[in-house]
Amino acid sequence: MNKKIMGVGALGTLGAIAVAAYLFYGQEVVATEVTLYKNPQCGCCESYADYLRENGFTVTVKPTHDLVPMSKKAGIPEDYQGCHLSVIDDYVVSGHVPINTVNKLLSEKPDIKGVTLPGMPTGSPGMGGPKTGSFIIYQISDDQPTMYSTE
Ligand SMILES: [Cu+2]
Repeated sequence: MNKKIMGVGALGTLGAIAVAAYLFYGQEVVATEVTLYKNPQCGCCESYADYLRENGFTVTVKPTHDLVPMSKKAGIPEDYQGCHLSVIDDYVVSGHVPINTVNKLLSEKPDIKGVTLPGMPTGSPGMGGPKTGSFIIYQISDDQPTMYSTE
C-alpha cells in the first residue's frame, strides 16, 4: 500500500516536471502577451481579440482614436492597414491575421517590423461571413510591403 502511494507520488512529480519544462520552453518560443489597439466602436476587433485568447494569448484591448497614425508610425502604409493593431513580442500584427501566420512570425522571428492583413476581409478570424478567396498577408519593413504568407 505504502509502496503504491510512493509510486504514484513519484509519477506525479515526474509529470509536474514535464509540465513545467513544457511551459517554460513553450513560452520561450512563442510570446503570449498581446496589446491590441482598436477604435472604441469596433466590434470585429473585439472578436479578433477573443480569437487570440482562444489560441492561448493574453490580450489587453486598448481603445484609441489614433489608429491610422499609430499604424503608419509602426511602418504600415495606409493602403495596407488592417482595422486594428496588435503588438506581440515587439512585432506589429495589423488586422485579422490568421493564427498560423502569427505563430510563424513568432517562431521564425524574421528581421521585419511585423505583418498585416489589409482591411477586413470576410471569412477572416473575427470577421463573419464566407471566405471568398485567399488572404494575402504582407510583411512590414522599411521597404514597400511584400507578401509574407497566404492563408
Ligand atoms: Cu475588423
